[in-house]
Amino acid sequence: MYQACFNNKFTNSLVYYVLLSFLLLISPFLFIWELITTLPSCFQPIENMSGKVVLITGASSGLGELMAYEYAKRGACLAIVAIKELDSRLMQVADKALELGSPDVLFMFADVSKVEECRRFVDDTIKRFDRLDHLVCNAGIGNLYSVNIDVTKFAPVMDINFWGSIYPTHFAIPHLMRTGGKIVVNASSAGVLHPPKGGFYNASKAALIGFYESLRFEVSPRITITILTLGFIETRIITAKYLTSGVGGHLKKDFSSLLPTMGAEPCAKAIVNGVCKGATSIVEPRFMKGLFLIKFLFPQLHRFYLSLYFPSESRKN
Ligand SMILES: NC(=O)c1ccc[n+]([C@@H]2O[C@H](COP(=O)([O-])OP(=O)(O)OC[C@H]3O[C@@H](n4cnc5c(N)ncnc54)[C@H](OP(=O)(O)O)[C@@H]3O)[C@@H](O)[C@H]2O)c1
Ligand SMILES: *[C@@H]1O[C@H](CO)[C@@H](O)[C@H](O)[C@H]1NC(C)=O
Ligand SMILES: *[C@@H]1O[C@H](CO)[C@@H](O)[C@H](O)[C@H]1NC(C)=O
Ligand SMILES: CC(=O)N[C@H]1CO[C@H](CO)[C@@H](O)[C@@H]1O
Repeated sequence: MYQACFNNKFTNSLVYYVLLSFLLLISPFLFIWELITTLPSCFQPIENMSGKVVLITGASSGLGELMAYEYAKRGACLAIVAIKELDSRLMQVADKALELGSPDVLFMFADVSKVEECRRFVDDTIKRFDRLDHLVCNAGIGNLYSVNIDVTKFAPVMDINFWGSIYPTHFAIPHLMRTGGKIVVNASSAGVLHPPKGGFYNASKAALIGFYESLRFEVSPRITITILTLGFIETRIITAKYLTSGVGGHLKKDFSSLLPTMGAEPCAKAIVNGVCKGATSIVEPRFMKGLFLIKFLFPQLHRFYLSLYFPSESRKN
């Protein structure tokens, strides 16, 4: 009987429209609820990071570097990881973190897409500090190409962005369970909004969100997971490699001229602040939340404005 009902195309979509009308009807109340629940978080106690241990992957540049400084200012011991090519940069980050107030900084070179190297840097962190409080899975790469170029070239995007977060998380969980620690994951608003040409990058970020939203239930309440879905952030410290790979350049032209961007330093500060308050998700710049809502409630509208930003001739490669 019910099955017959849902086999009928009309009644089937009717349920959807009934739900949608219901949502629209209660949305003023949801709005007030959002306001009321946001207020107390201003007064939420903030974790004292003094003497705690934070492991950050991809800390040699960009937001990872700035987050390291934020944690250093709060007196946390740091274990920072980057891939070898940028090694002198990582040492400079370590020195600056010590200057800013971190009691001890361990820097390590590893490729997060290799499982054994992830095991090693988590173990080395424990050997040095004997504890782990926050794991920040920040390392990631971006590629702005469509699927018709060379599909095999993009395995590293998945290896670094997805597996490069999963491996350290796997090895860190027993230690985080001991301290009641936190995991911070660098997803992206791309993982929610899926604009064209970002297929591989955005899919790797979407996979991260899917995995960690589910892991959340397995490890709670001992471990808090914070998922970052960031929009466009102006990272002033852009490395040579990042520039030559063309990602930074493309972004400027394609998107960030259309959407307001946020400064990298206030962003890093907002992230560490949110994590220390136990936030489960952080959206910066905050207006991106509005776009997420539109995407979920009115997917057609979302596709429409994306197709205006990316006319079909611009999608060729
Ligand atoms: N989690 C994800 O990755 C994900 C995936 C898909 C969609 N979304 C969308 O994300 C939006 C928010 O998700 P939610 O329901 O979990 O509720 P939420 O109310 O945004 O956030 C939960 C916690 O995160 C904190 N937080 C959020 N942004 C922060 C920031 N910039 N700095 C510091 N703390 C911050 C909030 O406290 P404060 O506001 O004061 O700080 C709150 O304690 C929704 O629109 C959802 O559709 C998220
Ligand atoms: C943070 O903890 C340290 C010791 O772990 C303590 O000396 C310090 O006073 C604490 N700071 C605050 C603001 O509670
Ligand atoms: C996250 O990864 C992107 C690349 O995928 C990188 O540009 C950014 O600095 C990383 N960190 C944060 C906190 O977004
Ligand atoms: C909204 C957003 O961040 N989309 C991203 C999708 O992926 C590409 C990389 O391939 C990014 O440049 C886009 O910014």
